[in-house]
Amino acid sequence: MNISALSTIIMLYFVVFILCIDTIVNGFENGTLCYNRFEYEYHVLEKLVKSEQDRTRLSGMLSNVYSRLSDKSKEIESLDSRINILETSLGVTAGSTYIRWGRTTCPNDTGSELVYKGLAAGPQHNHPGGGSNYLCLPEDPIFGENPTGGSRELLYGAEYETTGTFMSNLHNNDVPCAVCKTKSTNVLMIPARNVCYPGWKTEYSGYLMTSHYNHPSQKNYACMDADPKAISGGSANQNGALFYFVEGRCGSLKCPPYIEGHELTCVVCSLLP
Ligand SMILES: [Ca+2]
Repeated sequence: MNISALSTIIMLYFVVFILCIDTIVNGFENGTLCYNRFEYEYHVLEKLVKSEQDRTRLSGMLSNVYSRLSDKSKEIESLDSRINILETSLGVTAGSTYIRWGRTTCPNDTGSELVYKGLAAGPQHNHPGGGSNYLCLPEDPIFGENPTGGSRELLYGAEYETTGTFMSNLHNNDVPCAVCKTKSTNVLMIPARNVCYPGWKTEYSGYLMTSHYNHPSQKNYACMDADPKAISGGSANQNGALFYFVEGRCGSLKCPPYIEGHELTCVVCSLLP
């Protein structure tokens, strides 16, 4: 073999090597040595086809997931809307009310809201008939018909009858009141305590008051605020409906714990949520 023929053979091997070098490298990497470029390209095309099939399959799965997410999102929006309606409804209708006697405001530390403020009233203290409870009259009454003739109850404004007591400065002054709304559904007035029991929240505390024991007009027991106020311009002695302190008498009323002649306290409590 001459030098020219040998050079030609070496060149041919070199060209074949160059043509297959990437195939050989790739073959080492994936463990499938190829024998020529066409087989290598076939494998590449086969992988491309498989990748395209995988992409199409994943795209379909993603589309399905997006569709289900969209449906769930709509369901969540619907549930949120229903929850908002229920919460609004509960916020407006749930809870209860009580009257804070002696004040025109509701406690500012209990979450209670003022429904309206007004003036205390009731039957005249010497009238044996009529209603038996104090009323908290609003300041903006709305009247209906005004029939004349016949018989009826007579309603009077109420005043403190507290001469000779530690509230003598309020004696004969007219009594304000406030109707308060609390979010709690349970409100309780406890006589003879000015502190609520555990689990209950104090709305306000004060002193138990009602009509005089010897007056014909009987009233309910009301819890007068511990720091009562007077209605401006209402200090005249009108003696309509009257508020007196209440004190205990020992006997069937056990002393102790009760004390003869001691003014009884009171507290209005709401149940904690
Ligand atoms: Ca009086």
